[in-house]
Amino acid sequence: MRYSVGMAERDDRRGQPGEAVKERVKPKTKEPTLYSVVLLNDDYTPMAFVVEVLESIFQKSPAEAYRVMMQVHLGGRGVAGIYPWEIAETKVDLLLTTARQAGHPLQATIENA
Ligand code: TYC
Repeated sequence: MRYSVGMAERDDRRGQPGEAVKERVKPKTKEPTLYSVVLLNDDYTPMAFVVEVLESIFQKSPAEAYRVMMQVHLGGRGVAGIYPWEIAETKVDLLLTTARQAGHPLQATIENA
């Protein structure tokens, strides 16, 4: 008597004698190096503009944007966000372009996180 069988009989290519089994030693993906986008204080950029860009470019909540802005205002610098290099660079480009278009001297740097 022969019973019908599924995939196992038709497609069992595993475990043939002499077949090498490659085990992954290292994980295939690695975490990207992260960088901080740091906002710098100045005497001219309006507080409301800094809060706006923290919300629109760095996805901060209104409360968090206000907190970071005040940290920069009082302490001279503050972290707007932490990203892989290309994202940090793109956000700084957009930040500086937006600030210059609005006539503000706002500055930012990228540092190792
Ligand atoms: N110091 C500015 C003012 O008094 C406000 C300000 C905050 C400017 C943060 C830049 O990154 C900055 N209007």
